[in-house]
Amino acid sequence: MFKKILIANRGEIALRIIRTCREMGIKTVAVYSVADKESLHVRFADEAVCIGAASSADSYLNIPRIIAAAEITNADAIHPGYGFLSENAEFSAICEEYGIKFIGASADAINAMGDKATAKDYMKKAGVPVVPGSQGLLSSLDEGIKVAEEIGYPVIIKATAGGGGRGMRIINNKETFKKAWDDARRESKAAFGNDAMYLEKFVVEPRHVEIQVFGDGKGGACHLSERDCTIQRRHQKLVEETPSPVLTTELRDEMGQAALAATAFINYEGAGTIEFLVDKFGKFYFMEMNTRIQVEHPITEEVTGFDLVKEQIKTAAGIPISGRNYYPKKYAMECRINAEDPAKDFRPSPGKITQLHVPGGHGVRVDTHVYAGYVIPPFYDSMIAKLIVTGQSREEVIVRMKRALDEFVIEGVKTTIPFHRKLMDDEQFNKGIFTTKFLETFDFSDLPKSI
Ligand code: MV4
Repeated sequence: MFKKILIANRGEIALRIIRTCREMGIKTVAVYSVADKESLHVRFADEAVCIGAASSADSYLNIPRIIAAAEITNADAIHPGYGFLSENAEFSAICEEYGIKFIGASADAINAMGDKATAKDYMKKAGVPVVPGSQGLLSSLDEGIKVAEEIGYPVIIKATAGGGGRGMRIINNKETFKKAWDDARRESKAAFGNDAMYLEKFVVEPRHVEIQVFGDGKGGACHLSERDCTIQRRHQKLVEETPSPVLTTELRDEMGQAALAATAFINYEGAGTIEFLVDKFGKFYFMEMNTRIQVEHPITEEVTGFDLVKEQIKTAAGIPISGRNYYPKKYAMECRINAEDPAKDFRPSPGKITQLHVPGGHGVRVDTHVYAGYVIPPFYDSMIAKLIVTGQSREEVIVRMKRALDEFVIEGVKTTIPFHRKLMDDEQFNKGIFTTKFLETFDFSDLPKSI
């Protein structure tokens, strides 16, 4: 087992990883930017190294400095968390070169899944259902129009270098094809330095359901069932739950088997997530694979009993999770608490937390790095806490979530708490019937005042 792990991240996920390391008897090294000097991950780690200025590029994305920090502290592994360098193939490869175990995917897996057309091609070969569309990349505008005529509008064009909603355009007819094509390519070129596109039939009003997988790197894999992440705004997830209100036992098994085939086919090692679109007929299609631990992993932990970070570390050390699959016996839901003003288009609201009361009690877990007096820096993402609630039924979880949200006091900055409180009272949400378009028609203007 590793003796010392460097955590190349910040915020709640850095703390989350430190906690598991503590329980496993593994020493930890925090790295931090100048802006994070007063952060809890710095205080809770056994050692801490300042790696640069506030901007991510100078600190949490600075590969040479992170490797240097690992070398001087003699860390034998690096956990990248999510975001930052977690899906950076070059970083994974450099860790390998320096004899530091990267607790994440191999450079090959990151490259294969990071190029979305390549990922789709692998999935097709693995027998995983994919959305009908172009065979690989489109070579020209004319080919795009031709494929669209064949499969029928609406279609969606996607940047192969994109993902998470970036570099995509929905096209409803031939007349608007050229403009969408030009816009999407220009946008992708600017964002990724790559404007290669592929095309798919547009699946109307789907749900986003993802399967948690673990691979042993030798073709062995197991899954830990699904998370439903349909409640999103501009591709930012706000609420996740498991089990999904729309999966039957049969569909869960089918999607689980597809996810396993995907994981095994690429000899994937470690924790991964296979994202699917589920349409209103209960048909599912591969969307993307995430080669990292995800923000929403705690809901899977709560319903399966696994510590997923512990399983990641064990897998990286050559002790893979047992071969069987796990099905939820309970219900869990996560609300992302962001320092953003939901009444003002979710505008970031950094600053000092003047008062803080964190909810607790039966079935309530809060993963956070904030404390009263903490100053949220403006340089990083605005998620400041994850409120995770567990119960015996979806109804019980929603009641408990409302109770926990009512208890939560964060003063000094605006947060997404009022939005979550309104959502928990929404009729459609309570019925479990909604699609990825749900928040497009949600009224964010009259949010409940805290009690
Ligand atoms: C789609 C789609 C409909 N049809 N692909 C959004 C993020 C990226 N992973 C792919 N996305 C989508 N791909 C086809 N063929 C709809 C979306 C989509 C979406 C997916 C999941 C959650 C929210 C979404 C919001 C808008 C569009």
